[in-house]
Amino acid sequence: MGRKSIVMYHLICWAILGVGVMSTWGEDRLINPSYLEMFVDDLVDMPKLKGFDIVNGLPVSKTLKIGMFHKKWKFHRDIPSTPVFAYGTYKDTATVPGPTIETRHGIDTYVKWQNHLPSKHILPWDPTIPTATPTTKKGIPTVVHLHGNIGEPESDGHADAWFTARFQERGPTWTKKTYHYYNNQQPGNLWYHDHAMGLTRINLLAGLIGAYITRHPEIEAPLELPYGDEFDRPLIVFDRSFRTNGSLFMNSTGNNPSIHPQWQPEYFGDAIIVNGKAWPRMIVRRRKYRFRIINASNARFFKFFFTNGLRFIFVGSDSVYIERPVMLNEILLAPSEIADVIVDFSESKSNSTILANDAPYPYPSGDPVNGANSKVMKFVIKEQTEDDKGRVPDKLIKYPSPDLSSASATRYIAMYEYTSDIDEPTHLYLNGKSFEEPVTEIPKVGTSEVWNVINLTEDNHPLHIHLGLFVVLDQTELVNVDEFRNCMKKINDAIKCQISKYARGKNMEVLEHEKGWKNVYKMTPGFVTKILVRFSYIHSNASYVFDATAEPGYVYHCHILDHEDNVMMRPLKFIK
Ligand SMILES: *[C@@H]1O[C@H](CO)[C@@H](O)[C@H](O)[C@H]1NC(C)=O
Ligand SMILES: *[C@@H]1O[C@H](CO)[C@@H](O)[C@H](O)[C@H]1NC(C)=O
Ligand SMILES: *[C@@H]1O[C@H](CO)[C@@H](O)[C@H](O)[C@H]1NC(C)=O
Ligand SMILES: *[C@@H]1O[C@H](CO)[C@@H](O)[C@H](O)[C@H]1NC(C)=O
Ligand SMILES: *[C@@H]1O[C@H](CO)[C@@H](O)[C@H](O)[C@H]1NC(C)=O
Ligand SMILES: CC(=O)N[C@H]1CO[C@H](CO)[C@@H](O)[C@@H]1O
Ligand SMILES: [Cu+2]
Repeated sequence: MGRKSIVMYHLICWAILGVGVMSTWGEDRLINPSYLEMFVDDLVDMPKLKGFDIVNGLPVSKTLKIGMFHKKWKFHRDIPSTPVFAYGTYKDTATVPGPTIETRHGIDTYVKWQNHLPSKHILPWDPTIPTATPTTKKGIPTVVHLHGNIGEPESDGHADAWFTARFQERGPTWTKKTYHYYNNQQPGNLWYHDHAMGLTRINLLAGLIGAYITRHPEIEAPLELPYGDEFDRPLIVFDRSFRTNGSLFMNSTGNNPSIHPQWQPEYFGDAIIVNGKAWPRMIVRRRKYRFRIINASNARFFKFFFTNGLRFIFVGSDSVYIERPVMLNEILLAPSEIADVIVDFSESKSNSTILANDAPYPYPSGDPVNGANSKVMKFVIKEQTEDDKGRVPDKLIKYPSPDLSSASATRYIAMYEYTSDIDEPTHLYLNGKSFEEPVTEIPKVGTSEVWNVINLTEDNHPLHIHLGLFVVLDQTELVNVDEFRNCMKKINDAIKCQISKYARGKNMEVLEHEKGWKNVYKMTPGFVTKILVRFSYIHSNASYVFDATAEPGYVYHCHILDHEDNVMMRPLKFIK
């Protein structure tokens, strides 16, 4: 029997005999997603946690306690419950993704992140890549990063600031138990997720992710965008594969097993999960909705579109509003990029539509999508048109444009991939350096810098810089790439290798909706992407309200988690 027919046979047995029998002899079989019925589970709204209290009508700061728990989660009507790691206030209420944290601009939120995880991980990991490893006691290292946050280093979730259950063991840069989030940046969308050294890909895969929204009512209310729990919703999208017993499947054999027994360069799952359900459905009213779509995949890019031609009105990217709404037929989202969009279902000519995906994987040169991973979720649209108070203004929020003349430094960041004798990737580095090598990026707080990111690999790598926000200025193709790459491989110095002689190929335009401030951007293979990074607020000229020069500093990295873990990540520190 081929794999397909075995799975089919198992699914039939499963239906007849129940799951108990399945798990005794089907454990290493994967669920073939094409046998799962789509759109049978309703879209879930994750629980909301307010990061502020209201006292005498005014918001005041608040401390939240959020744990990480080992529990079971139901991803689909016909997938047995899946062991996961979930964030939540209590084990019973913990969810995958975790609760959505709602905060107010200017009101501090404190979070006591608590690790209640068991001693053994539910997914395979690889001790041969630099990995947080408890020495004395058992336990799973975790540390929470709030992606898009402009905040202090002590609360940034530095990869070596990990801790195990009950803080029994702490990583070398661990500093405090309760994280402080200032929330005094521009309003927008953030997300929190694990960031432990060498374990990020599996800790996220296990479920440690959640949305975080910072609202600024005085600035946002006049925009009159759809609002309220019903019409303004985060959609956290990721891909996962399952065994027939319901457990998450991640290959435990690496692509170069003699070098790295488990590590693989990219994780792709067969089932597309939105807010913790595989291909959910949502009944919507014939009116406008706001969706904050977060791509929380390890490595999958999504190119979203609606099968009935409905369009997206793009209003924000990552953690920042754009200046004017942009109408789009499709959106390409890299891992960890966020698309904040309005969808007007009153424009629909049909009663339902499917949010679909047609990005090849790996992006852009990999396999085309198939039946299962080409669909994301279904919207069933009610017939009656409604009086819709939400509108989309012509202008959203304007932040200062990047001022090139203000740049105080220029850096070259080269992305390298290394391969084994069998031509399989073994690891990836930024600037040819491991994470442990001394810090080389030490900007001055309050300045802006030009970073030229040179992609010398075959993949598109979403670059994410902690603390800073950046604008993409220019994307220029390299000519005579092989000559330039050979030089770089020898001396690893973009200036000595005369980058200006090679960076003069075709220019790729930055898309209208990606021209604003961002915290992740897709670095096209074979191109030099020039960005202006700002290490200060964008909504005001005030200095940071915290000391960005404190230890342990920050990091910048590729947001394909499998790359970040091995080790496309470098330290980032600041001086006054
Ligand atoms: C499912 O099968 C895997 C692989 O055999 C096994 O490690 C795991 O414990 C099983 N999980 C459950 C929930 O039965
Ligand atoms: C796991 O990875 C190994 C090595 O790349 C590969 O040979 C094998 O087919 C993979 N297994 C599955 C189930 O994908
Ligand atoms: C989601 O993010 C992952 C990793 O950051 C990326 O590889 C993937 O392409 C993204 N997918 C979408 C749909 O944006
Ligand atoms: C929508 O559904 C209703 C009843 O379910 C049906 O009468 C109508 O023709 C449908 N409209 C379209 C455009 O499919
Ligand atoms: C910040 O300073 C610049 C230059 O002095 C000025 O043009 C800009 O308006 C200021 N921005 C804000 C938000 O005050
Ligand atoms: C400079 C460089 O090495 N660019 C490579 C980037 O990736 C593409 C493949 O997508 C290669 O063709 C380029 O050589
Ligand atoms: Cu990468």
